[in-house]
Amino acid sequence: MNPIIPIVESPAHTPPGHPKLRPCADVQLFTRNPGNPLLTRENWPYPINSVLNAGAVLLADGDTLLLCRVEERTGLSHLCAARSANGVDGWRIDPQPTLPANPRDYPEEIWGIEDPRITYVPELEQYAVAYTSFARGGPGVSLALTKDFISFERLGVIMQPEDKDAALLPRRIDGRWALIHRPVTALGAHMWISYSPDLRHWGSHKIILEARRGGWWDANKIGLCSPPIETDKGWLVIYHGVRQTVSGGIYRLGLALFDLERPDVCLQRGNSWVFGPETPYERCGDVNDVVFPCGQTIGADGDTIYMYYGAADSSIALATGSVRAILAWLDANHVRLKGVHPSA
Ligand code: BMA
Repeated sequence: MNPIIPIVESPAHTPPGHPKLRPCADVQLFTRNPGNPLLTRENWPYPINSVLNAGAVLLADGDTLLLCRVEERTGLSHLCAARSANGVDGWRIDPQPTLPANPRDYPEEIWGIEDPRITYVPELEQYAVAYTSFARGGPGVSLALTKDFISFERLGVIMQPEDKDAALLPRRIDGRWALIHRPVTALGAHMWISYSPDLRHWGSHKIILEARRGGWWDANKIGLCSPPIETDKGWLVIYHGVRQTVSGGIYRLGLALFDLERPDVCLQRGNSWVFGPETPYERCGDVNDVVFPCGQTIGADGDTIYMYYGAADSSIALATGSVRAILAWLDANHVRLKGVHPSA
């Protein structure tokens, strides 16, 4: 489900136990689970290369479901569901691919499907899965609907290549569905929003968050991580930034907040990253120095965030945090964005 999380205000927007932060303070907002990595290829019921970048959702029966990207030993990916009663261990993994690529009917999937983001949509009483479909034209965004993660209704490509890192908002905004995504255009690799009356036809495209430039940690390429979290302060967005170095990219995570009824309006953006590759399983793998969340769940307290992330493109790990503390940090450490925030 996608609960609205009420934020209890303290005078300085600072939760108890958290000292007032100075700008760009290096604060630990996320705690890694001691059982990390939670899922590796050794756990899989059939031979695979790696398991990574999972969409996440809390099911009605209380189980956590991860829809994992599984890279086969061909190099191509499919999606496979893993369920757990506590979201940490005891994973029950589907014995075969849950959503395999179907290149015969959907040629945009000829090189596999990747990186699902799941949104529960109350109006449809279904989950919407936005995923990357990969073919000769490059990666594009495809959408599928499901009630049970057993059968899926494919809507096909909704954003043509080159585009990825997409998630649907759980409700209509002014009568239209809204999708955040990351096309690569002549302008660069920035985050956009697009709107649709029917989930199939999309328009009113607009940049909502730009990759910075120069030496910034999020210079040149950013993208949405997991679906935005609806709080009473706004849509809380965790995004990844890619720092290019001579030894490859470093994928780190940053924070931004968008207006609830105008999700194209960025209210706050953090300057420093809040989570990055540090442990051996994040620093070393098929692709070194990658943390890549595609999903989160919110605990019964309405505050604890369980962030599931791909680690070094090789395994799935978990870090937990407090939505209230994350919002407080952002409030104390943000910039306003000229040219993106209309009132800035
Ligand atoms: C991105 C996506 C992710 C991957 C990341 C690091 O472009 O392809 O699936 O985890 O690169 O390799």
